[in-house]
Amino acid sequence: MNSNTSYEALSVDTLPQRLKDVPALVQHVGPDASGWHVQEVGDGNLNLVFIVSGSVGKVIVKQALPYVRLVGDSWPLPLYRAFYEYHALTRQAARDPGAVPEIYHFDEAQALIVMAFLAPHVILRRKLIAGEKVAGLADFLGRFCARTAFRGSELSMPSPDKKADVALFAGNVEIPAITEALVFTDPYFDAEMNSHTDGLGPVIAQLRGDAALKIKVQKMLQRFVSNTETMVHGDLHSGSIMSTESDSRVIDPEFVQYGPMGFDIGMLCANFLMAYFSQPAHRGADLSGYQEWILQVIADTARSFEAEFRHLWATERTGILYPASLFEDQGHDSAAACDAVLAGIWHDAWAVCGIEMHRRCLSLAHNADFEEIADVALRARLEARNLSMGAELIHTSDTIADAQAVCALARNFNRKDVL
Ligand code: SR1
Ligand code: MG
Repeated sequence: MNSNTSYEALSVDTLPQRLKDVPALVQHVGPDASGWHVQEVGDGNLNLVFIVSGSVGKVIVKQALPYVRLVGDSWPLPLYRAFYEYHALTRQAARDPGAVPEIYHFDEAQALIVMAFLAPHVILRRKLIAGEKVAGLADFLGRFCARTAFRGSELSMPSPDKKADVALFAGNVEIPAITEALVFTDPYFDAEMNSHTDGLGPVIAQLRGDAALKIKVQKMLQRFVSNTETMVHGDLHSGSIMSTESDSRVIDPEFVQYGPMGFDIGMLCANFLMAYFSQPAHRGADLSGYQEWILQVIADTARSFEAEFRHLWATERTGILYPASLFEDQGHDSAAACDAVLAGIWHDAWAVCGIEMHRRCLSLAHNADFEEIADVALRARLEARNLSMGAELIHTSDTIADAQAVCALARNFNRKDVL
């Protein structure tokens, strides 16, 4: 395909003809496009995703649509998000090698990325709903969050490079605007695209009537839009992770932006907590064993994050922040400084965690963990626990001791019937 031709959405029928001369497809799928098999598998909210198979192998072709797929063409969305996703993937690959799928080809005009087909990986959310464990998950995710947070910040990067990157990604305006609205704002008023499970009215009224809570959420939004600490994935939920029983990768960073270092790990923990609270609807006899495994993943992810962050602090602190010239070179241990930076990260993370727990039940784009619960009364009861714990996290984010305390809180709310 000539990348200078104007954008046109691919289809199962047109893809082979249009991509037949792209070297990456010839190499990874096979030279004879007439023998390619194309399947559209996109089940996300925004894009087209194709699996293309041939005599040599398979690739993923992901193409942005000029509108929000979930809503339709009444909500236009710029194609340039593929450009930012591509640049996010290249940076994540450099900062945590092997953590994201290999990119074979990028076509800016067609807003498409050709990347490695991951097999037999499936979306982690599906595994959590099915009650399947993933070995090494917490170590991988904690490391990924720590490496991308640290190596994308001025703790590590030369300041001019980091500032150039902030400027580059600042062009991604409409995508963060989705997060600013759907995550931070819409849950707390009667926004047009909101929806919620019948029966949650009293819990929602309590959240929206809590001015102190809304101040804390807005304070976090203020940090989200104005704090350019590091390049964040921006949408790190269990639908943005693909796993086998022992291997995981992170996908889909089109919500990339520069933001607070605690944003990704906070959103991630929220999605584990929602998986945890939804389990009674998905599991039979083995309920507590699997729920406890999810909490262990949260605690271990936090442990892995801290361990890797401290390691990078000791070995890769080459940026302008907390330089050795002010600490080690003068005989001062910088461990207390590292502790303080980590404490700030966790304060943000737990606030983001609570907010994400709210938005997935109240604004547009709910998650399957709860949405697939057919029994509406049960769904409301489980979502109410989740919403209440979210509020507690937002209120107490600055004083939560550690991830173990969050897990203890989750056990308490899991026993509480708020409705
Ligand atoms: C309109 S987009 C809604 C959600 O889908 C994406 O995957 C993000 O999670 C976003 O918030
Ligand atoms: Mg996505």
